[in-house]
Amino acid sequence: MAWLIPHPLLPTSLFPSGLKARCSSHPSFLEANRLCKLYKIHTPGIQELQKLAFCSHLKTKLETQALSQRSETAMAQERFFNLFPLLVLVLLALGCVQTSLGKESRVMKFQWQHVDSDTTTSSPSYCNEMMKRRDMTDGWCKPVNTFVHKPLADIQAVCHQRNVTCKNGQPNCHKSTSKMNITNCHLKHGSKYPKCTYQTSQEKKYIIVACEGDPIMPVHFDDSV
Ligand code: C2P
Repeated sequence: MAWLIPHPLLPTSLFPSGLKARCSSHPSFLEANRLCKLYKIHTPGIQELQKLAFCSHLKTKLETQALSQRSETAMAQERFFNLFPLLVLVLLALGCVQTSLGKESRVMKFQWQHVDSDTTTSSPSYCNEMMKRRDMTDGWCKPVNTFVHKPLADIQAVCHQRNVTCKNGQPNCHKSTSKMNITNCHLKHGSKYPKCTYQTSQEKKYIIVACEGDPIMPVHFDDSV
């Protein structure tokens, strides 16, 4: 608060006529006005000139503060606009990474849930074991799931075979040109989570899968016919 004390040798140029009126009425000097009043109360004997000098001093201080605040805002705005294109690029890159990770995880999920190349003949307990082992009984019992007993490359090749419409109307399904060894797992009637029990049925059928991406890969098992 040291700067609030008026200097007795302040130059007279700081006391233009009408300053007193401006000091008490101009909205930007409300704070100065308040301090002027305070000052008058606490120093009743002070000369009128010194009071005016005090107002002038405050005016200069407030103007300097306002100017420096304005320039700080302008600098912040400038910094923001300089960084804006970089920010947009980073967001776009993140979007691309997320999309490609999303596609990759759908491909992995398909392989995890539908490909079992090692099995040729499935036992009656196959679905109970496999549905649990492949995490389809975590938090709920997946109602239907098909396992395909073929090498992964043969299942991926279906994406280049006959294009058909998926059950949900999407145009990206493909039907295998040959029948494949599959096991259908159906949740038994009345079976409730967490005790998921399945009916195992081994079949030889055409498979229909939905495919996506570049290179194109299966992401969803649509049907077997
Ligand atoms: N499903 C399946 N085999 C079928 C029919 C459906 O595996 N013959 C799976 C599909 O799972 C389908 C889900 O059951 O979306 C519900 O019908 P996903 O999409 O995970 O391949």
